[in-house]
Amino acid sequence: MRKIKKILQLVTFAVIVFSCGSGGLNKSKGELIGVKGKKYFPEKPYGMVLIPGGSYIMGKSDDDIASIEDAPTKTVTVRSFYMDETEITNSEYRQFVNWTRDSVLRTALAIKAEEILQSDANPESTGGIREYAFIEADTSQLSVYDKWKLENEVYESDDEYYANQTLNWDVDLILDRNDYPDNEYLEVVESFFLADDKVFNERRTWDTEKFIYRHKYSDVTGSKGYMKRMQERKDDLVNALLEEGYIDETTAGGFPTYTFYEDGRDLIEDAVEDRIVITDKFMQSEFPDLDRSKFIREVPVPIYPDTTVWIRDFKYSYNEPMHNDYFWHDAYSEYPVVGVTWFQASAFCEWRTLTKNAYQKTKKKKSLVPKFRLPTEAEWEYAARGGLQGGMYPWGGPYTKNDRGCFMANFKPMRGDYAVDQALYTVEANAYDPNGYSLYNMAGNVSEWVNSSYESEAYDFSITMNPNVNKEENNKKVVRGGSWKDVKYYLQVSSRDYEYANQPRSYIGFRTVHEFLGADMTANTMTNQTIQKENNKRSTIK
Ligand SMILES: [Ca+2]
Ligand SMILES: [Ca+2]
Repeated sequence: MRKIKKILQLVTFAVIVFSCGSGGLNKSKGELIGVKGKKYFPEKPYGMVLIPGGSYIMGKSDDDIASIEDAPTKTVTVRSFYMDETEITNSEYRQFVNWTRDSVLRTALAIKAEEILQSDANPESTGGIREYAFIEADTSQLSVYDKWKLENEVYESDDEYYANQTLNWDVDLILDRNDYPDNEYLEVVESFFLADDKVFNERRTWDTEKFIYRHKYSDVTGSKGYMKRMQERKDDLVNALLEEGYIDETTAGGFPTYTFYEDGRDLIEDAVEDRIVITDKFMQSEFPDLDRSKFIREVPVPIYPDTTVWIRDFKYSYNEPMHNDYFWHDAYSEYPVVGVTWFQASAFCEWRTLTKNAYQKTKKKKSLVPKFRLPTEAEWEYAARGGLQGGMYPWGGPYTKNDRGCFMANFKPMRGDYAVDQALYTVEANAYDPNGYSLYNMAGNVSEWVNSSYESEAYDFSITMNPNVNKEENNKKVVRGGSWKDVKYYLQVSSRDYEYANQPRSYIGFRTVHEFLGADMTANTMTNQTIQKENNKRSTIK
C-alpha cells in the first residue's frame, strides 16, 4: 500500500479582508453585478441555417417494412444549432485538402531550410529554399507569458518541435517544374509526387498518402477515456483503503459512506469526518497517467478522398470517368464530396473550427466560436423532419413525387433504374426543394455520416435530452438519409443505416453542425417568421 500524503494545507489563503481598501466596491456599489465579458452575438456561419431546438418523436411511427426494428419511437429534445444547408461539396472539401497539402509542403520545406541554414558555411546567404524557413518569433512583440512559454517549452520529439514552429505563409509555393528555385527545393517538392512510372494518365499526380492531417481530440467518455479510467482508479483506491483497514464502509440510505480511523485521516485530501472526497486533482497528482493531457488522442488522417470508390463500389460498371474527375474537375465543384471516411469527416470539422478561430483571434472584438462537428443522430433526424410532426420524408409524404409528377429527391426510384429521377449518380448539393428548415437533400443524393455509433439493439440511450451514443470502440457509425444508389426506404427521416468508420464510399458524404450559444430559441417560441428571417440573413463574407 503506497503512502498517500495529505497535500492540501494551504487553506489559510482564504482570507477575507474588509478592513482596508474599497476592494472595488465603488464600481459594484456592493451589489452582485456579475463579471462582464465581451458582448457575444451568435453569428450564423457562412452556408448554415439555424435549426430551432425542440422536442419530437424520434424513430419509426410508420410501418417498419424492413422490420429491422432498430428505430422504435422515443421522445427526445434537442437544443438549437446551426447546420450546413447542403452536404459538404467537393469545392468546400478542396479547401481543407489544399490547406493541409500546403502546410505539409511548407513544413517539409521549412525543415530542409533549417538544416541548410544550420550547416551553411555562409549563413548570410538568402533566397531559394531558405525563403521557406520557419519564421523566427519576433519576441519583442510577444507578451510576457508567450515569451516565457517560448523559452520554457520542452518538446518530446522533433515532430512536436516542428509542429510548434511558425510557417512562412507569405511566400508563394512554386509547383511548376520549370520554376523551381534550387535543387533542394526541387527534391522536397518532387518527393510529394508519384514517380512517373506509377502514373497512368501522364498527369503529374500527388502522392496523396503523404498528406496527413493530425486530427486531435480529447477522449473523455470512451471506454479507455478520462472519466472511465478516473472512476476505475478511484474505486481501486477506496478498495485498497478498505483492505488496509484505514476506513470502514457503512451503508446508509443506499450510499456507501466511510468511517476513517485516526491514522487513515491523514492519508487523504479532503477527508471530512465520515465522508471521503477524493478529488480528480488529488488523483492526478498521485497517478500521473490520469493527467488530462494523457487523454488527448491523435489520429493521423490522410485527407484525400478515395476516388477509387467509384470503381470498387460497383465492380461491373464503367465508372472510370467518375474516378478520374469527380473530386477535382470544375464540373463537379458543387456536388457533394464522397469517398471520405468518418475520420476524414471528423478531421474536416476540427480543421474548420481551427480555421475560424485562427481568424477570430486576429480580431480584438470577436469571441472564439464553438466547435464545428458532425451532428448527433438525434439532431440529424430532427433537422431532416424540417418541423413537420410525423412526416415520413423531409417534405412530409407519403409519396416521393410532387403533384406535378416530379421526384422530390435523388435516389433509385425503380428497381435497377437509377435515373428515372433525371439523376444517374449524385447531383448538385442544392438540387431539389429544401425542407422546412431550408436544408437541401436531407433525403437522398449522398448518405451522411453522423457522430453516433450504430448499436443494432435499437436506440441505446436512456437520456432524452440531446442524446448521443458515440462509443469509440464501436467502429460502426450511423449514416442517414439514403443516397443515389438507395431505394426509397432509406430516404425516410427515421431510417437508419451504418458503415464502418474507415470505409469510404461513393455514396456517403456528410454535413456539419455548429453549436448555437445564447437564448435558446425553440420551435415553440419562435414563429416561422422569425426562423425565416434569421435564415434569410444571407451570410456574406465581407
Ligand atoms: Ca437517381
Ligand atoms: Ca443527403
